[in-house]
Amino acid sequence: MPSSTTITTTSMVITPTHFTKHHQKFVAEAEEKEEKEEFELLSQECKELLLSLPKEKGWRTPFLYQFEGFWCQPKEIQSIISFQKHFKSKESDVILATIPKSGTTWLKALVFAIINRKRYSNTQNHPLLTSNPHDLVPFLEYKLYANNQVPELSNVFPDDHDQPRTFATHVPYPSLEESIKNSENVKIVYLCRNPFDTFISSWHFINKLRPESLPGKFSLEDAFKMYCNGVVGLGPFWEHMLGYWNESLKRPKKVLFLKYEDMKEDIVSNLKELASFLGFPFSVEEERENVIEEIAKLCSFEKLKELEVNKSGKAMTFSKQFENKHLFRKGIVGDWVNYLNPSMVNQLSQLMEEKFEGSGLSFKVL
Ligand code: PAP
Repeated sequence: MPSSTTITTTSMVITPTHFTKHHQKFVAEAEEKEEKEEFELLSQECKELLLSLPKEKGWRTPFLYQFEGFWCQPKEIQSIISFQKHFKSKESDVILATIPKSGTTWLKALVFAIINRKRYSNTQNHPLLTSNPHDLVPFLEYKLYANNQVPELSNVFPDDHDQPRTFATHVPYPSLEESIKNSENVKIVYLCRNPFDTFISSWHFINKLRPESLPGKFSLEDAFKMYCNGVVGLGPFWEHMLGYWNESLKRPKKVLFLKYEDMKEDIVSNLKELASFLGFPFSVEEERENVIEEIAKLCSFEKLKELEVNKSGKAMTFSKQFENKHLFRKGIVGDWVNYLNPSMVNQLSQLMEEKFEGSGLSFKVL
């Protein structure tokens, strides 16, 4: 609104200052109401903990809280605590880790297809054709340990004697449950995506999911500032990435670090590496029969996006319904060029240079 604009109503004249104050009050009240509703669902232990944590304005919840060094939604903190307390790994477990919007859905589909390829060699009735990848590889914090529940894992994985249990998580490396980190055999696959695209993907996603009770579209500029300050779900993004990156350098047999852009460029080599790492290498015969290419095709963005389950299906995250179609937007490298101005590009490039300096971690961004 131009600064000279005034709005006249029958009872009073509203100046821009009035408007801003009214708007701020409205926003504050809406946020407070939303936060209260969030709080009511939490355990007493978690409520008390939250009171002691630093908090910042959130993306899809009124606030994010800094828990063990990372910015989390209140419900995430509750489930991370439950996961840390109750989960015990088995030596054959596989954990798929990502920061949100890095290609989690894709990684889940690929790993499920690799591990189960003997069982579902007939692509006509493959579970990926009728189930969203998130229903085949459950999240530890959004599904299994969500809402303060402790799952009976033998019911979730009835075939775990001859199949690895495969879990997914956005939890940063230091906050993983101890037996996962301590075991030499539990395998972790981390999929990383360049921060430019991860940011744009997150911003789109949040604007689709932001509750209507939180007023206003979440502007690109506000989101960008928060992202660069590290205040984004499970961020700072550089800490999340470096946690897994450094561990993959120290223990390459335990942590495989993949990049979204490399997979887009050469899916076959990446699938070979992934399958060998998981202990399910492709045989020469399978390679000859194009099994790798078939898996790549089945899990491709183009294929998954057009499936009915991913167009109109719904899933539950915590206790809210979620439309699968929001997981499939463009699925390309470099879409950020359509959104970020030169000054933003400079700022994020410099931040990445500073944070990743000396680590050996770098990104292709186009
Ligand atoms: P999550 O962390 O909430 O589970 P995640 O799957 O990591 O989401 O991220 C979604 C992104 O992966 C979307 O990127 P975009 O916004 O830039 O388009 C989505 O399009 C992309 N994506 C989903 N499935 C695939 C796939 N099979 N291949 C490549 N990219 C994919």
